[in-house]
Amino acid sequence: MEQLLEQIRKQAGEALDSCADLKELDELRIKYLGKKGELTAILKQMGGLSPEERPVMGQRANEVRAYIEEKIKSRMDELGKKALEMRLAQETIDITIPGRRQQMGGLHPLSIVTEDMISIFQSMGFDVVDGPEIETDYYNFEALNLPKDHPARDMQDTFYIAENILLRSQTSAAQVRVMETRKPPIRIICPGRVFRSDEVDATHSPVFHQMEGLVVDRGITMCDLKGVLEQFAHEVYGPETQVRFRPSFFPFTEPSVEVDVSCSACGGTGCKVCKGAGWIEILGAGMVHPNVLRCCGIDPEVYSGFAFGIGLDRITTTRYKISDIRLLFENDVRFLEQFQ
Ligand code: 2NL
Repeated sequence: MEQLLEQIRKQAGEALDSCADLKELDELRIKYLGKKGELTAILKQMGGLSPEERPVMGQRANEVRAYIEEKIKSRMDELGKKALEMRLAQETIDITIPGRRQQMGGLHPLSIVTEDMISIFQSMGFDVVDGPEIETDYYNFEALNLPKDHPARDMQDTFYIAENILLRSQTSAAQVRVMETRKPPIRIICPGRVFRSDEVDATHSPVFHQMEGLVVDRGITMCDLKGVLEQFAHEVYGPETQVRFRPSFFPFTEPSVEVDVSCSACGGTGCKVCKGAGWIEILGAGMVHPNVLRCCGIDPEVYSGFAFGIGLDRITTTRYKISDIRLLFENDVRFLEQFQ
């Protein structure tokens, strides 16, 4: 038996020395130390030995077991280290390889213009407000001094969803809601999408963008309107730009004006951009009609205000010399890329 134990020790030692990986090592552990392993088989035969031999052989067998266990442990460390080294060698990163370029998105030209304008008005103390695109007849027309039979309220131009529900044709409705709920002083702008049943062409779209503004307080006059809109025009088109106010008409303002700036392409002498006029119209405005204030629960004897509406699509197409409004809505990446 002693010889047998010595043989197992020797064989196991050699096998462990030459084993190449952790899997093989585990197989050897089972082969020698496992429940059905060689050493276990010998220990089972201990019963057949004489009482004198038994403790001697038992001790011998334990020594062999300890030897094999120790050897497995040290081989495990070695092979583990080797495996790690191999993995590290394979996983090295070549830091000289150029990185992959990431496609960067950019803002839509309409968003650039809208954000610029928002920050101009914010610097003059205006708050930005928002409202629903689906509106009631009351907020879109009635409260703005456009009663049901008013000629400016052409059914054919407005998208009706139901009898009194429509897609807003101007962002005024959102401002009416603010007048109803907030006390003056009110100083707000409202940028957003608006809808009109227009035939599509280079200058018309059934969806377009508008920014309206509203100021209501004690003692607001036409001078405030002129000051704010002149300041706005100079910030957008440069301080040397001339601004002119022409009388006009809107049902919700009285008096009403339209505002032109001198053509930046020709400096006012007349060219293709301004169609020979030397002036370009940028917005409509006026003093809020007393009926509108009254409708919102604001006393027109105490308060007055001015309001304005700017078409954002046209400001965008003129600023970037975009020849067709449809380009703003098609989202062709080749077009959009040019504004990054
Ligand atoms: C234009 C003209 C305008 C307004 C919009 C307005 C809003 C309220 C009360 C009174 Cl809540 N008026 N908005 C006033 C004058 C003109 O827009 O040509 N827009 C593109």
